[in-house]
Amino acid sequence: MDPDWLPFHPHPSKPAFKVPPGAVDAHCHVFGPEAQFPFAPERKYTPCDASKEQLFALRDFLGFWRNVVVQATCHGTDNRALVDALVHSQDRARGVASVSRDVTDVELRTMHAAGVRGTRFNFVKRLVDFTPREVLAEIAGRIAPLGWHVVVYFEAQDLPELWDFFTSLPTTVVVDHMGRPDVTKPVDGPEFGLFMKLMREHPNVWSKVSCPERLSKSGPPEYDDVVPFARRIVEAFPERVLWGTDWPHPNLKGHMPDDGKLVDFLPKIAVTPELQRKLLVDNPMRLYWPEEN
Ligand code: 0GY
Repeated sequence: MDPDWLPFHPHPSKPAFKVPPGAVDAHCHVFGPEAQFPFAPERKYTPCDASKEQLFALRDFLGFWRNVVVQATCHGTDNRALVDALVHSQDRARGVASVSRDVTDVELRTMHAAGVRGTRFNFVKRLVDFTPREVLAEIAGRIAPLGWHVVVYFEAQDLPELWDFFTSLPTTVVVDHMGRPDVTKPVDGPEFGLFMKLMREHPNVWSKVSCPERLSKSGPPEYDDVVPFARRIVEAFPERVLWGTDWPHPNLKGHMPDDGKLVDFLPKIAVTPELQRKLLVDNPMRLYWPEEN
């Protein structure tokens, strides 16, 4: 583990907010354990271990029923730890993998059988090396027939340059953490306005309204400066929003959130029981467990 790595909170508080029955934590990760699932040689960070057992214990403690486990960059395109978590979840976890253009159809079908329903394209420069757009487009074309979607992670200042690529994708496109807005800028300003326009003009684009702890400058436990941004998206696009803890919170510097307090952030951004049910149950179920609808 990196010397300055902050491990996840050892004793999160019990949230005051009770999530609706069947709620899905739609963005979380597993790291290793390294002895069983070594980290990728090309990784940009070395985290602490964060096992599937610890993830499922947190799920139960916070009151969630299901998880969507997202491949973290420290595992590169080796999805074994992710798949291992899915197959041991008793159908209570789905996954988003990272694949290279070399992935075979058999590997894709095997991952699908384990519960993978998407692939992640990461554009955050501190996390990954550059992959040419045509390679990503080729991968998107391969996974689309499986009914998978593409999850994209990028920073707000890069959206203009990524716009044409995102809007050319043939699948549902799920944006991590609202496209990482700079929350010191106005919610009505041009930068966040461009993200709202992306969602308004492209009904296949969804957003995770997650990670106040990553975006906030005002800080814990309220993360009040993030509320107007997340609330704006939830109220404008209630059918296309997802939320997740982001446990075990890779690369946080400064503070490690109390996951219970993150759950208590939810009623500030989804202010009615109906919006809460869409955000935490209906939307993730439609995307990840459509057979149960
Ligand atoms: C996140 C955020 C980060 C890291 C990763 O895959 C990853 O390594 O996603 C980050 O450092 O901002 O979504 O967990």
